[in-house]
Amino acid sequence: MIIPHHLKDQKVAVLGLGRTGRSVIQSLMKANAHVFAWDDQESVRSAAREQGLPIIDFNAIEWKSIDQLILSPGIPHLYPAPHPLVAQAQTVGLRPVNDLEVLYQSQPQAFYIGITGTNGKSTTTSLIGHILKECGKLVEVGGNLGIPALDLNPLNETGTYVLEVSSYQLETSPSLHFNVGVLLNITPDHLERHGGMEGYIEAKKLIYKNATPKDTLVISVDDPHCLTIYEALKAEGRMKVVPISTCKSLPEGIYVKDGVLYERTQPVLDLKGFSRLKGQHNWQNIAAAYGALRSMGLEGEAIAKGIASFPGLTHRQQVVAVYKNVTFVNDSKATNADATAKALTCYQDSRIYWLLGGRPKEGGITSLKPYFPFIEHAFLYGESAQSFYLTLEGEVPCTICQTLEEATEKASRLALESKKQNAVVLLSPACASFDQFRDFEARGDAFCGYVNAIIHSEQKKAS
Ligand code: UMA
Repeated sequence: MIIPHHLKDQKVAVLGLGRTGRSVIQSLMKANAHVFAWDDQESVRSAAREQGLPIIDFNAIEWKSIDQLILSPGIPHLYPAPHPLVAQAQTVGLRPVNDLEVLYQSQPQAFYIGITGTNGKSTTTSLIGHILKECGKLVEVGGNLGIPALDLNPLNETGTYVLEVSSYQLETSPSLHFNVGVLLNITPDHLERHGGMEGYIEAKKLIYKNATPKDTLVISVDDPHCLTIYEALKAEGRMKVVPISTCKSLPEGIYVKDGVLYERTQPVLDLKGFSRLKGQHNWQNIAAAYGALRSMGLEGEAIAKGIASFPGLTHRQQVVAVYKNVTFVNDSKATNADATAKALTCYQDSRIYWLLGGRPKEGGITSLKPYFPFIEHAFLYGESAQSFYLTLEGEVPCTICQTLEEATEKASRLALESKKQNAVVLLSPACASFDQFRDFEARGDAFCGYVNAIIHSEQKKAS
């Protein structure tokens, strides 16, 4: 845990008591700061009160007496409108900051790598962290991927923080300085929180807000927004900029062509064998990690070894088990059709027994029609079952199930009994989980449990 001693005796207001807020409060209490906590949800407040957290009604707080306001990333401070309490605090000149800012102020001696982008952040962050650890470096990995910044351990000047940073977090961490920044891609997301696309792009650009000529930005040049940023930075010459691409050859920087990674036009690594990082989107993540680590002086060979031993992320195309002719894949993180498209692309040479459903997103799964020919059988469950059935009807054999458990059971039996090679039972729901599960993690964990139970019972039958 980070103990922010610089906040000792300061009056600190913490707004939002989710993962971030709770972690911040623990750290602040250890630092002997005066903590005032609030959450808009009464149920959250009463649970916090029971746990002894210092809940104070922020509607009656004297903002002038507060030294710092620490804001959870999910709470707006600008768009669509500032949270009313944040607006009040801002009238007395309090500028909300987040836990990454507190981490940086507390541990400025360490080296910082920050990874942002619309997609691929968590994989790239974990991959960079994994490779550095494999190379024997002192590393702490966290941020938006689910480990709040102040839950990490303190590091000395030889240590590195590898942080996944969301657009929300970039906006409220004014002094955070990344020695190496990574900008993976920009496509529309969270627009309501940034006042539109321009605002979202501006937020992403904050990844290099404090960069100096010694620092490096690794940036994709494959989407028009990132390309514009790259060209402007290149002309400006304010830091080192390493372009990456998975669709075109680059005279400098790093690119992937036919599954081979090139560094300054030299082929250095065949990516096709990395089964836990399949698909073009993962090649972008690898190229970004490679660029970031090369900029720190790591050898290509050491990076390649680290990529080979990367275990992958849970709930993201995670291979749960291989039994007889069937591979079981947990892609519960795929909460929309775009994310599911990536999994279906990766397995299009297999026979896919597809488990999908939950609370549907706008547009449903119509954008996935080009993948329907690759589906052996679809198993539908959850709130979306009927509407998805109508989209798939006539093109893909479908079974409607009541629960994910029933869907897993039926898909597994069919795949195993078919004895067809390359069968994949793929949970890639293209939906939010909230109709049947607490979150996508609970859904993925449940799936893994069902798969293990099925395999166990098959093994028992066979013995
Ligand atoms: N709350 C209020 N008032 C509001 C809004 C929220 O009081 O107007 C309270 C809620 O009642 C709740 C708390 O704030 O108790 C939740 O705060 P939060 O939404 O910031 O969530 P945390 O649990 O603190 O999780 C945050 C990130 N969440 C968001 O950015 C929405 C997590 O990223 C992150 O893992 C975690 O901090 C640790 O750093 C999640 C996410 O969805 C995975 N991120 C977005 C994304 O990846 O697209 C940006």
